[in-house]
Amino acid sequence: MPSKLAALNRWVDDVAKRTRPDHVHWCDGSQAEYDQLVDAMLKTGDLIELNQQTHPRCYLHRSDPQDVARVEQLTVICSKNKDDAGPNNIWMDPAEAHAKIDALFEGCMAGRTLYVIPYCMGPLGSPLSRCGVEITDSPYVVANMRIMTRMGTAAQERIEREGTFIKALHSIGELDPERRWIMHFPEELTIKSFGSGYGGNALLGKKCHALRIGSYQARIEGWLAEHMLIVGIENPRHEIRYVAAAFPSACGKTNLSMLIPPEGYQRDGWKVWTVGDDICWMRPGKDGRLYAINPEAGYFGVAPGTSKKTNPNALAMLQHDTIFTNVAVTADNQPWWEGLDDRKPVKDWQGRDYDPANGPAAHPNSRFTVRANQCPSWSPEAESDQGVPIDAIVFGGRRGSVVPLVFEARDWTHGVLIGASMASETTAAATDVGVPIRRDPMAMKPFCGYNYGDYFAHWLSFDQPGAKLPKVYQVNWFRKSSDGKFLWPGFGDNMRVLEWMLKRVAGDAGAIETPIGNLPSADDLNLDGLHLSDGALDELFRVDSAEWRAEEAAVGEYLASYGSHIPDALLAEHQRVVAALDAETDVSAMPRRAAAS
Ligand code: GTP
Ligand code: SPV
Ligand code: MN
Repeated sequence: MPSKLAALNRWVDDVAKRTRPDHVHWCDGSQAEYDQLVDAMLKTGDLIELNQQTHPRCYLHRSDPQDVARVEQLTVICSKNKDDAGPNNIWMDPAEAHAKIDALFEGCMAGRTLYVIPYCMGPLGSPLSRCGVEITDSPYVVANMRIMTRMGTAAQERIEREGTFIKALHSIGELDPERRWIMHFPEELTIKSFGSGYGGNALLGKKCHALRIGSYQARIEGWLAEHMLIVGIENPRHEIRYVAAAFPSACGKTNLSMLIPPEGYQRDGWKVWTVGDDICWMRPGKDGRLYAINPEAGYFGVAPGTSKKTNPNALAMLQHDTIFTNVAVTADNQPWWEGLDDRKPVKDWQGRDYDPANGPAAHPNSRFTVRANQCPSWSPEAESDQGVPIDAIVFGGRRGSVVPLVFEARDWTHGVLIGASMASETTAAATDVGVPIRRDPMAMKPFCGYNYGDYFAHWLSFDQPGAKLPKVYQVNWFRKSSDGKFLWPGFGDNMRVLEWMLKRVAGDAGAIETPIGNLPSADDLNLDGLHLSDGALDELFRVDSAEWRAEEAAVGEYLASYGSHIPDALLAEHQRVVAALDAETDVSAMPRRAAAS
């Protein structure tokens, strides 16, 4: 049903004129509409039915083998001035970009249906939420958007009330990697994506809107759009404190957001509440605290590694009403991936008979799409219009060496430096990144829609009189021993690290000051019931001054690459850390944590 908003109708008409679909369908977001789409996709083979006894209403989608992850080399920011996109982005002149991609859209929907998807990122009534309309020719995208966002009539009504929306145009085209672009026009609040049907390339409410365009809007409007999970930790006194954590893609956000605390914690009454697993929008409230919403309504999570042991909450939510993408299947047609259990798959992610010689059975970036409230730890606060107050912000990457399990920033400015200094090993979530490890400030390298230098300045600007800002931490679940094994068990045991942070917030725990930040002291981490290998604890907390001087030198070079956009306060903070490290003449003088007895 066309809209009451003339600007929306006009845009849909213009797109239809260019793309020439056989039909135009305005999505209402109903269950009946979803069911019809699923039926149609089962007929075309876009979806494959999984075992309906074990997994009711679960389906499998197999992507084109050349279309299985985000494509950062083809993702561009088209601001008027190149400098506004910054060296962190690939820039294209807006006029040139429009011309290039509009040529691809010409007639591309012939023989297809054009779907109009009005969507709202965030609770429908929240002042923090923002709306958009995605036009797509992919029913798979429509089905995923229905799970991932508040989509349909209610969102359209909000758009008609507000009169504005993000224009998000998508076509799968021919799924030809040579004819593929993911383009963002922040100043025009417009996204154009062609030639991919995959996740972050195609579900335009997610990374394209909620992060790239979102971060641009957030800077202008005084809030933050971040690649962060949001989790509530309830202590035995039933107080819930909320933590937001930024890890790069495939580095543990979904897992941390729904962790199950170790047994001892459960006995004592600790509980975990999942508000969000990937994206966080926050803004200062009247009381000076930062309030956060999860703009999404579902999880598009990494399948491999998800098991009863690592993430029982995820496994429970994936038993019904889930779309799986690029996983393998067992003989009785159940979804399967590496790390799930010891059953043997019979078909791999491409539908071939499983042969280990072809590599993993499930694609390393295979995913599930599921409604957020199917998670047993789902927090009703995810529907709260004002959001949840954040007490701690956590930055973390995959670092096999150098970075200790956890440390705390001295203050906000130091916290911003820690975020800006992040680096991480690259993962299967994006193709062709080309380096084994890269700088990934705030886990936003692929997602910040403007110049990182300006972005760091925006972060610093929250430190104002009256602000009650969260404490900031760095974590590293991925430090390895000399024989290449993870030193820390991770997953549920990460609760031990979160507890220390929240005790620090409450003023109940100690720490040792070092040049890089504050580390937990010997008695501050609860290690009850944990069995670490000999020397693991020492290694997990080892801060080697030579390694850290090299690290900070690399950070200095990186910051310098942003030239005059880098705020002086950040450079001064970096200088302070470098000087403190230089003053440590004796490596052995660096505080080290003694192994717990
Ligand atoms: P995106 O959805 O791409 O943004 O990823 P994410 O940050 O949500 O990562 P996710 O939680 O899906 O984890 C990615 C991979 O890391 C999975 O294979 C997990 O099993 C693994 N992982 C998550 N947490 C831990 C941890 O604490 N320790 C170890 N060793 N691996 C982990
Ligand atoms: C990520 O890559 O960070 C994801 C998956 O969360 S995608 O939707 O492809 O961005
Ligand atoms: Mn992500």
